[in-house]
Amino acid sequence: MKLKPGFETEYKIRHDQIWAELQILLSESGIQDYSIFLDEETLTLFAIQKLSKDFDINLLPNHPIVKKWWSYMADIMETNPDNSPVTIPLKEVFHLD
Ligand code: RM4
Repeated sequence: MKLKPGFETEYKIRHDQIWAELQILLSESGIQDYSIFLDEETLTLFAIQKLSKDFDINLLPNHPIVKKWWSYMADIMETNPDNSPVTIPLKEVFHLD
């Protein structure tokens, strides 16, 4: 994902204050471990998630709480016309269990 310039602090503040309803939804949807890292040079955001076996990738993007969150975040992130964050799937090139 990509942050707009000048919003690094705001991004962190908003996530420190993540809505309880979103937090519950994410964990109940099967996201077991979720971190987001910022490359401060390029303003690229790297999200890493551990997902349960039955995680349904199509569920969250259509959920009203996620849509509300995405529109809340749209002023400080690069987004698609539907306010979803622009994302680029990354290729795993190394993993150690
Ligand atoms: C990110 C982005 C993701 C959301 C997390 C909580 O900025 O909006 O879609 O899952 O926040």
